[in-house]
Amino acid sequence: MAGVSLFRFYIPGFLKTFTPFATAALLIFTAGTASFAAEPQATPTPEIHRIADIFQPLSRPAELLLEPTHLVLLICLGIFLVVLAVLAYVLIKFRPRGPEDHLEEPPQVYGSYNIEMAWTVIPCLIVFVLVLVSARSIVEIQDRPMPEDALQIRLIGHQWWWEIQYPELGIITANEIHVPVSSKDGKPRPTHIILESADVIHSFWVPQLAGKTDLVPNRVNHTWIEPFKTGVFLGNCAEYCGTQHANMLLRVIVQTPEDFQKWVENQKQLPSEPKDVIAIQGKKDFYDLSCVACHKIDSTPAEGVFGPDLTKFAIRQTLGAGVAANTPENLHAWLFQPDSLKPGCYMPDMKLSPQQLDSLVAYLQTLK
Ligand code: HEC
Ligand SMILES: [Cu+2]
Repeated sequence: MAGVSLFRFYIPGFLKTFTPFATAALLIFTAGTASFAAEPQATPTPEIHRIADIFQPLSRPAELLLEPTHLVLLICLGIFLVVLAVLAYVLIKFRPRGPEDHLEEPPQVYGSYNIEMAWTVIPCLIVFVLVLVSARSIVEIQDRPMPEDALQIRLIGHQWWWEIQYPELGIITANEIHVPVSSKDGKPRPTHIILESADVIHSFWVPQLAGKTDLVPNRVNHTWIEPFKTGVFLGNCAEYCGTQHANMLLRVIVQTPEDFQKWVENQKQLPSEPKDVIAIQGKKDFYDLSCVACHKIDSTPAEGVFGPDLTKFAIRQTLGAGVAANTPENLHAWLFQPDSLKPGCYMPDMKLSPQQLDSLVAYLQTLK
């Protein structure tokens, strides 16, 4: 694609002046999507990259998108300024200068070959440039070969939470993706993400890691991430998918390879048996009430797949796909009335008694 590389060189010159405007505009724009309902306290975590900012990419596919984004914004800014300038010129030059101006009919002009050519040819050229530049980025991202040993994740969208499977590791979890950090000069550690949906169209978007990719029913989509920094990256569903779409939040927890390995080892172990009386009662309640119909806990009769896998629930930072921090109080509120935290969600109000609530909260907290 020789034509495209032509446009590489003239981007950086403008960037310095333009980035602050664009960042400001985008901060306002993304403020809503980046705000999470609550701070996690359950597990101490490294830095949370709080602002989901596409102008500060921290992973390769997101980085590859930055340059065309700047180019598009720059061209739009240019068009905006030209239109504004012409408008201002006309408004001032032809402003009414007295009452007699209203009586006189201005000269009537029928067509102009030059002007019509200009407004046809110039936009065509602009579109042509943008097509080439976007095509290059799309090819660069989509055709990037994944190394043999790349970590693989199957991400399945549900109304309104994320199912996360690590097929090669035999791990199933929800709403919080753990991946190892990659290094720019050392060994790259990309994560290949296979995207599917259990119901309607959702969209995977963690702005600092990668562009959006949809999760479409009966279709398998692919994307990848390769973060260069550890920490928690915030993302969300980016395709309207029903009432609780706005609370279908996602966290990508990027860890050092050692910490990631520790997490994997822990996920593979079964949760320890509850020891105190209330938690033991909670385990019993979990089976007696119909929680088992919708939730899975490894090596127990709980085999439900309609809701999130709870095998290692207590390790998660948030509950209800990021709607609240995973604290005993919030868990209590969630079990008492899921609707109070996430109106319209598909976890039913089980009409639990205060004793059942206490015992279930105690039991669920042992799942780590
Ligand atoms: C009809 C199916 C269904 C039943 C029955 C059910 N749940 Fe759920 N549960 C769900 C769904 C669906 C979600 C995900 C809701 C969301 O985030 O939108 C969920 C979420 C949860 C979560 C939060 C998980 C997370 O990681 O965010 C917990 C904890 C939970 N349920 C516990 C229970 C307990 C305890 C019971 C029994 C008293 C129970 N559930 C009964 C469907 C069910
Ligand atoms: Cu969604």
